[in-house]
Amino acid sequence: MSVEELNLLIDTDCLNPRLIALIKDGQILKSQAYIQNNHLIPGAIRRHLGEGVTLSVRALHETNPAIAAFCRQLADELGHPTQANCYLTPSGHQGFAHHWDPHITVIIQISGKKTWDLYAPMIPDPVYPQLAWTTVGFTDTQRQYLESHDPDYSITLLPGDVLWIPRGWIHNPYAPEAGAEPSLHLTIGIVQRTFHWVATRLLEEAIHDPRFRRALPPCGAIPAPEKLGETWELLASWFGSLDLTQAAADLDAATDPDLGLALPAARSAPSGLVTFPAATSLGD
Ligand SMILES: O=C(O)CCC(=O)C(=O)O
Repeated sequence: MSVEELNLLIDTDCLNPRLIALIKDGQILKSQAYIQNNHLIPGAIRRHLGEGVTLSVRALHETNPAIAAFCRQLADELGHPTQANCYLTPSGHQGFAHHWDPHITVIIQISGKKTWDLYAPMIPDPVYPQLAWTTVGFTDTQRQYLESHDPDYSITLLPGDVLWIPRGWIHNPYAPEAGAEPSLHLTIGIVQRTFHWVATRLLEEAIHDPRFRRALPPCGAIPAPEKLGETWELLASWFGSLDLTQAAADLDAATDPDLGLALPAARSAPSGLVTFPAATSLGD
């Protein structure tokens, strides 16, 4: 993906409108600003870029053959699903402001410059359900902290530079130097599965056991402490009776959070966090 390639797609209105986002100063533009009747409004993206808006092109691991091959190879080597987006930001402007991602991001600067102010995580190792910033943003206290503290790191990337941002690190990226060439970078997302992911999926299966569907006594929304103890005993008994080999195979075949991601090829021999300990019994 080069600036020339992207410029051609922009100027011929050949970008898929469902796979782009336009962002300025931390706000995502409403799609009506560039889509009409499900089609791009001719010339709209170029006009918005002229006003300092950042263009993000999503899911390049599904639409760009070279990036798709790269993401698949990376997924195979790391054992984690991957995805790719790119961001074109006019110089002197900013797309997304402070935020964090619930996956590792690897930033590859293609052209121009981008400065990344980085802050240590407020939630260590966050997972997808905690991605509250997209809906409610940071709390006032968190925002005040970010606005009144220097970043832990401030790094300016030049073409060819690569920055690895661990899951949860807060980043505030901007293209410095008004008047210079626009910044283009590729972001590879590396989606790690977690013990929470395994636990959540296992517990979803408990719905098939009628014991979990019994009603609690009508004594208020919060079960009495002894009911929590009973829940714990039920969980332990249910875990103990699970066919762990089958559960591991089902987990390995689970696709829901991976939809649209480049998956590691060796799904039948998962590595790292994906592995479920088939030989371990969790209860008698
Ligand atoms: O440059 C931007 O506007 C946002 C980039 C970003 O957050 C990312 O690449 O993960």
